[in-house]
Amino acid sequence: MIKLYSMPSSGNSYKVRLLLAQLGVPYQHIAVEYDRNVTNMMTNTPSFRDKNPHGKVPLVEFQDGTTLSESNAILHYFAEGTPFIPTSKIERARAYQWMFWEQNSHEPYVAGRMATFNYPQRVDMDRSPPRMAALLASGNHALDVLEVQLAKNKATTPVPFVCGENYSIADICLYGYTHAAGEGGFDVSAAARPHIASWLKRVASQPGHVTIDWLPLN
Ligand SMILES: N[C@@H](CCC(=O)N[C@@H](CS)C(=O)NCC(=O)O)C(=O)O
Repeated sequence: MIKLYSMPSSGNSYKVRLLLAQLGVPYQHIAVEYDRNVTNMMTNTPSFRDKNPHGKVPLVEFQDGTTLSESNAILHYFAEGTPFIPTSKIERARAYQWMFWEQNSHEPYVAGRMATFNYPQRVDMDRSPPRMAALLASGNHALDVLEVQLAKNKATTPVPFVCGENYSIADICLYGYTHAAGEGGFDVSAAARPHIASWLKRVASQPGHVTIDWLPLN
């Protein structure tokens, strides 16, 4: 059986758990969570580093021992040949576009600020006022970009998703941290960002949706 090393509290790991749940793919879940002594993490052990030299989860280990890391690459792998990835070349490239953007311009700020509140044991994190303000400004900018994209799509389709009218891995990818952005001090309420707020509800009502705290029974 496939093994998934994932962090229950992490949006990057949640993306993969969400897609696998929606696809009905069985797997063994191996939880890797920040504990009080973050230097003791499984991700720092030689056997884990052998599987992923970057020392991060999510990580998939296939039955033959090969591994795949990076949440968005994992989404692409499992989505191939399913309705979760667009079939036309341009639409598929747009899914890549939004998923690269998520890692470059959204996750570092939105997830980065959430992490400063959610992991007090991470004493290595810079929580100085200038950095917190910079994370807030850049995260708000990213959320504004997403709001504009969803508003633009609304002009062409009544129930817009990130890449147009179809729910795809680009939505799963961006949902990972956006749905909980409030934990980082960002406002994704209907009053502040109405297109994001209605998209979040739409994503959460997709068949087979699971919440971040859902884990498979091993
Ligand atoms: N770009 C990577 C980021 C992975 C990442 O930062 N994972 C964090 C949790 S969100 C992690 O493994 N932290 C444990 C550690 O650094 O030891 C992805 O999308 O998978």
